[in-house]
Amino acid sequence: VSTVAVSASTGLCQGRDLPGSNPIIRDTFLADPAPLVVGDTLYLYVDHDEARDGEMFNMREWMVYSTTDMKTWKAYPPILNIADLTWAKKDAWAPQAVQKNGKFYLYVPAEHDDTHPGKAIGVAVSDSPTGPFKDARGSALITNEMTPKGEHSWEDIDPTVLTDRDGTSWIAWGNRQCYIAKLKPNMIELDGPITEITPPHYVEGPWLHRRGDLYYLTYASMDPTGKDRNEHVAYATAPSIQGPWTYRGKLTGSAANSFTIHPGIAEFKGQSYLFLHNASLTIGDQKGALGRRAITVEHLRYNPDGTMKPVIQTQA
Ligand code: FUB
Repeated sequence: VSTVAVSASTGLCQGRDLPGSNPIIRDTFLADPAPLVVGDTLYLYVDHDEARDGEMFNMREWMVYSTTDMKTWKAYPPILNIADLTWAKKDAWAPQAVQKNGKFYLYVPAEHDDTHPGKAIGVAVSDSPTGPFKDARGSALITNEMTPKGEHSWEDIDPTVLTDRDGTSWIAWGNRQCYIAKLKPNMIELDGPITEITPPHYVEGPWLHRRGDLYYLTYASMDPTGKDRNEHVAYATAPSIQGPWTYRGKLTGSAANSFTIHPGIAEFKGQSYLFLHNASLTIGDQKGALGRRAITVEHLRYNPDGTMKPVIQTQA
């Protein structure tokens, strides 16, 4: 029998009936979880945090883990490295993989070389969800000068891709601004203009999903008063992928000690899950930090009107 604890003071819903405990993978620092369900397996795409003391981030490769029971996680060799992208210099940041055309497409942000300074988003392809992935274009899909505002050099990060029921795939992304564009059926070119859909208090880490006829844009957000500098997760909903988006408020509390937080949502074997990261893991003498994060997972529950019940990120 599963039990759900609801805090009287916050009304937040705690996922204590989960089979495993957080963080879910304890031998490697990982961040920015992006789940993908294929048949009876959930694949979790992540980036690999390797920051040494004094470094903010040190991320060179993307990894995948899989589970069939949400308890045990299988590791694989790294699926893509910065060195595999001829146009990229560094910063293997938040990925997402999707399945289409009988293939798997991995969308990744990275620091572009000096021909297009700033962060950019590329796409790699594989016949298998566990890779290895190969750069699908030999060039970035989205570069800093393509986005309308281009206010800072790390604007073009955190890709999320949703294939709608009519088969059209959309990519959204961005830091401080959230952009969206249609993808061509080949999944490796944009199809039409880039438009801005930035919801209130948006910071980064968008995740697009659809449930019934409602579209969700879930993202890392920050307290507009500036009192809390840690990110939390908030979301907006819309009746169409093209909006209008309605802000629905906070989904989680603020990241305890990782400053960043990053949502990834999946429906798996009849349950909905919200993947996040925090800095609660210690490995040997390496304590969790902004650049040494760990993946957590909680149940995600919906109200009858489609809004999502607030979630507490549980520990251990
Ligand atoms: O992991 C590097 C960056 O930190 C990601 O791109 C953001 O979403 C934040 O998690």
